[in-house]
Amino acid sequence: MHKDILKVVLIGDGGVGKTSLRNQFIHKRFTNAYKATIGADFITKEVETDSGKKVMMQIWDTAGQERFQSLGVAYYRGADACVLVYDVNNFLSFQHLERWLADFLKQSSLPLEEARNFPILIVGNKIDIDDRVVSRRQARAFAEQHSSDKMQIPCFEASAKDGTGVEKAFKHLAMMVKVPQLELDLNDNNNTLHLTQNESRSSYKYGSSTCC
Ligand code: G3D
Ligand code: MG
Repeated sequence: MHKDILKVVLIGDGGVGKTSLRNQFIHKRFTNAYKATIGADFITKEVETDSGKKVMMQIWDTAGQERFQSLGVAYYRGADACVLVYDVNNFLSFQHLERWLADFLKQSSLPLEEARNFPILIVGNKIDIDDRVVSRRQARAFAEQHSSDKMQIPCFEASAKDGTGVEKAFKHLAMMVKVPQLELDLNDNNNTLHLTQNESRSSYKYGSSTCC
């Protein structure tokens, strides 16, 4: 079975809910008891969009490196899509999106034209908490400012706690990616993988598929 593999990186301040969003999306579960993993890791999940397009999403999560304000080249390398996450109850986390986006574009070394077309999605998390300080309008203005004529940045709001908006955001991202970068034969029972930060995606890609 041929599927597209999409490397998705979650980016944003520590504490905004990146790990929780991924857990909610993958496991439909919210828990406060996370164990820190060593290095970055990814989990792969098949996503079917409303139009029937199937995409294997390899969703990367940090292990807390965001406190150093940069996630490093290994995390960003080969990303096909990027999710910028902020907490709607924390204005600073929203302001920092500017810096996270700049860091991503710098570290991923995308050629200018690719950077302009790169699929980016913004998620304002924790809408279950009644203490909002970032409005939808502010988020849309930021997205508009960083959109290009070829790639509009969509804004979503979500709660990783109760699940609101989570699947919708990831499904939308799957739809945004137009060109499959890779086709792989994957066994159905082998679709959950973990990598440490030091292992590059390319070694996984070529090592386990066409190889060279
Ligand atoms: P991070 O991976 O971006 O650093 P985490 O963020 O997913 O670790 O979440 C940080 C804290 O916010 C966690 O609480 C987590 O339970 C909480 N959280 C994440 N998403 C939501 C949400 O949508 N709603 C609410 N109410 N809380 C959320 P602790 O207490 O473990 O620090
Ligand atoms: Mg985390």
